[in-house]
Amino acid sequence: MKDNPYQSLREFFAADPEKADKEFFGRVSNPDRRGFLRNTGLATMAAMVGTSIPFHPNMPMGFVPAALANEDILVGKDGLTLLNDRPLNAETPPELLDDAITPTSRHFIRNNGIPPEDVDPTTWTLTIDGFVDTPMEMTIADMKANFDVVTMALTLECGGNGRSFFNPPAKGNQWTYGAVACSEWTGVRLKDVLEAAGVQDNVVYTAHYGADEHLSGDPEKLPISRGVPIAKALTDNVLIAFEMNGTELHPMNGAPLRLVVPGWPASTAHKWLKRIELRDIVHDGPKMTGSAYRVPNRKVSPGEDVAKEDFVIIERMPVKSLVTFPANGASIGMETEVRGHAWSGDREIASLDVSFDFGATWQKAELDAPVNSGAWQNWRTNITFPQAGYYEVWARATDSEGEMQPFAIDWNPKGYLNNTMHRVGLRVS
Ligand SMILES: Nc1nc2c(c(=O)[nH]1)N[C@H]1C(S)=C(S)[C@@H](COP(=O)(O)O)O[C@H]1N2
Ligand SMILES: [Mo]
Repeated sequence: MKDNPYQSLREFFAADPEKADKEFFGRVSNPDRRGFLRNTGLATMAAMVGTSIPFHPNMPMGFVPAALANEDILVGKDGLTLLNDRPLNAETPPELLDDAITPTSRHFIRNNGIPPEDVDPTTWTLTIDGFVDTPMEMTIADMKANFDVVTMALTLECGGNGRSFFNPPAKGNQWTYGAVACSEWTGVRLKDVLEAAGVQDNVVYTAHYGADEHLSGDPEKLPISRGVPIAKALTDNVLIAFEMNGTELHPMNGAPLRLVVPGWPASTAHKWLKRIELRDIVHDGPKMTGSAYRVPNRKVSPGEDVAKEDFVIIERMPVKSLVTFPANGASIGMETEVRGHAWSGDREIASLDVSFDFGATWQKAELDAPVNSGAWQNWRTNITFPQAGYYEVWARATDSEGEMQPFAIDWNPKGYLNNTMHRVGLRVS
């Protein structure tokens, strides 16, 4: 803080809350507690620190007393790695993604802002407006009464999954492998709702709005508002979901209502969903423009400064796979099962090959069909190692269009779409 030009902590936080948190706390603080303290007020904060706070007027909104800094904030999650706590971002180690359907406790969290609190699913409404014949406002009960309720296993992967492996490094959450999941979602088809409202001929894009707040606390600003081309919105596996794995959504995964857009950057899968607007232009909300969720339209050299007009919006996510058993670094016997998942946005996986000799030879894994369109595919194979020693298991998926996972990918400025093969090191004896 030595070069900080601001007169007070309040000013410092108001100007750039993310930067202020990082510089002030060394890392970012906890969004849950932040909101909690703001709503419950000074009396609660005093009770939590155990005494009164004489200089409380100097504390910026959402300030977290250092004495409370180490509480567990990943409530209801199991074994996730915290990457950032304001906004909250946490990923799942690959070996904890071993289930065919990802339990809620192991679904990653990617927040851009501050989630809403004390949501009431009975009064929550969703508005459909913009270029529709009949703008609508509906509760979750209305949705259940008026549309088919469907349950589907759907893969969500953050566009930045794998970012930590880019060199030169790309700014943003340093996801390794675990910003991906395939939970079972229950809800209504976005398509059915949009068709009931009447999609007008000039519609080209959706725009999604939620109830989370911008990190600055400024009600005029949105943390994120993305959308998809109307054709994607009208596909059968895009859901407005009110249940996750047979029960209510986890608060950090969008309770009580969210979009689930399988196969596309999960940033399109809006959480705490309040409104969908149909637009006659490509949506231009926060995180739609500039270099957010966009990649260069050409090969660029590592570290290159890419002009804004050379970026295109990411659409489908590329072919990818994970090894979920054994865990990287495991010690195992001469024979083992190797298994995991594979997925490719808007496509199916055609084959999954495994190598344990650094890619010289490959063996085909047994590959399940997706349980429904938009679900990842489970695969498994048995390996017999020729002798004791260090091995790496590599998994390589190929999709229905012949696209195959690469050894290495081209660099891009924001570190998106890293679909290189997953490598798992094993000590065999
Ligand atoms: N309202 C809202 N929706 C959101 C976000 C957000 O910050 N706010 N993050 C998006 C991003 S970038 C991702 S990757 C997914 C993550 O979903 P999850 O946290 O349930 O895993 O939510 C998307 N939906
Ligand atoms: Mo994301």
